[in-house]
Amino acid sequence: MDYNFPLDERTISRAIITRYHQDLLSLLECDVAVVGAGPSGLAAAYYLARRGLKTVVFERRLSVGGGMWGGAMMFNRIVFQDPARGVFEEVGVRCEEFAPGYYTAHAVEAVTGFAYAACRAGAQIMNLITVEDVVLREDVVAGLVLNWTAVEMAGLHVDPLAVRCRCVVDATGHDARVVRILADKDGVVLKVPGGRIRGEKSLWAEVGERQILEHTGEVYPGLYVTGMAANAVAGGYRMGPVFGGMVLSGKKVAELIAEQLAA
Ligand code: 48F
Repeated sequence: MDYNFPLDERTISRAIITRYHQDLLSLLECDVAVVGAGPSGLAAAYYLARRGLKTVVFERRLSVGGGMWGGAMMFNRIVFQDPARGVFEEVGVRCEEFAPGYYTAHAVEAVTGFAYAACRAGAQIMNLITVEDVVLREDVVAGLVLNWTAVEMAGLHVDPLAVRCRCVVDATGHDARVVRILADKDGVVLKVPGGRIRGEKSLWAEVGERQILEHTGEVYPGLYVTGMAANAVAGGYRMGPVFGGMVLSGKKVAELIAEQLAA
């Protein structure tokens, strides 16, 4: 094999810098910005992009996948139940039946399957970026305030940048980070009973999984919750290491947003 290609380091650098900035510039205005690339965020991004909505996912870590990589207690197999099997199969993740209605997948295959499907559907995944605030316009969430995660970790005093979008999805898991940031602002009342973040309850898989779908939706004009963030905001039970509700919640939030944006 002739591997004698005249490589120029400057072209390599120019390619990386140019392509990244072209993408970043194109994301200054999106239909939907998803915060967090765990199972619910990746599933949401896949279904949103499949519907032709311009979708970006901001993920603070280097790796996407959130809590999926480690399965439970570092046994990297994930479990999901029958109603979610179709979603896993749709993105190409192999499902193995363990007991009637219970399926398992390799955690690495699940993460990569959902991430690949979201990218191929047209979603942009921007890792290493932390969402540190929201943009509010007349009591509607209309964008996000971003900074490099490295800036946050180093505690550097560097101002962030802002992007605009038609709506935001909080898929940040147990922390419900975006809703928390919003709820801290003066006068904000969330569209959940009591108008404020209720915090998640203890572990009850069956009820938690059911609630996650009930609680998926809009919690403030322009701001939706999916995945564990939905139960953390509405006071639902946590479900432990079962992932069916996460991906179904991502699918549901995409459907709700598509309806809303089409209206
Ligand atoms: O935690 P995570 O996997 O959320 P999820 O989609 O799934 C929950 C399950 O993993 C598990 C469970 C299953 O039964 O309960 O916990 O609800 O993914 C959340 C992602 O959001 C990122 C974080 O790094 C993770 O990858 N994230 C959190 N805060 C920010 C953020 C932020 N401020 N900006 C950007 N990304």
